[in-house]
Amino acid sequence: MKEVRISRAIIEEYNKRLLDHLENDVIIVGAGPAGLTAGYWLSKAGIKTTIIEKKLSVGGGIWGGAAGYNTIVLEEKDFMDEIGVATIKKDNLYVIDAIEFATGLGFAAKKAGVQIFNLIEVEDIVLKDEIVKGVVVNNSSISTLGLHVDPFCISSKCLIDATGHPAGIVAMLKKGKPQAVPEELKEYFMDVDTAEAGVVEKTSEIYPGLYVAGMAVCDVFHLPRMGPIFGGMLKSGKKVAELIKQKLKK
Ligand code: 48H
Repeated sequence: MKEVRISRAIIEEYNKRLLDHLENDVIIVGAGPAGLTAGYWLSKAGIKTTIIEKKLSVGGGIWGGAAGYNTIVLEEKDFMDEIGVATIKKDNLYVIDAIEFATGLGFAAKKAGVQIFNLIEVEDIVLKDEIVKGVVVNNSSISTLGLHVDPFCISSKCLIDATGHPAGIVAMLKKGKPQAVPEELKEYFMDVDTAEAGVVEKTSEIYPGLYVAGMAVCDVFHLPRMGPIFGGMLKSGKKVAELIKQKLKK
């Protein structure tokens, strides 16, 4: 029956991808601008990378632009040129259609080789010998409904918290190990000038095996927020990819 052949094709292919990605070099939690950019550069370097996204769509906070005006601003356009997303120059800034940005970045990351699993929520981390070694995941609808259903696990050599505000994966570590992240996870007031540079500077491995990128960095290091300018997110994603490339080389 054709109906069953269609179902079999989907189930077999999905299971194959899932089994192929139970063990990873890198897991990125969150398919926002930082996570997708990190996934793009890591995959381009041939590093086996999986992104876990709890929502249906990738793009995180890109889609709505500023207050629903679906337009994003950057100060540099080199990465947009790299992935083929159009920019308009305005007042020394580059303006980008949020829909083209979200879909273009998602497509570029996918084409670079990253595996993305949407509708899966990370609910905990795997910690062994004081090193973060993977994530505990569940189907998002199970998590949302709060059903009593056990999760499964996916392993990583490096895990990136790219969950945006309020740094969901770091919060999981902090719950069991309050001394690992002694301060409250909280971003600071808006200040574009310091925020964009700060988020890139502080993108780092904050615990063995666990990196922070994107807006999550602001929560961990109390950095100011920057509103709908996304250069810091893209540079943070690229920086975390560079740090991990160096670490995996060793
Ligand atoms: C699976 C999860 C989980 C989980 C969350 O919010 P994002 O777009 O994050 P960034 O850091 O790439 O970009 C931040 C940017 O969008 C932004 O908000 C800016 C620049 N704000 C400035 C300001 O001043 O406000 O994406 C995070 C993604 C989302 O898609 C979530 O659904 C996903 O992570 N996510 N996925 N398991 N536990 N938690």
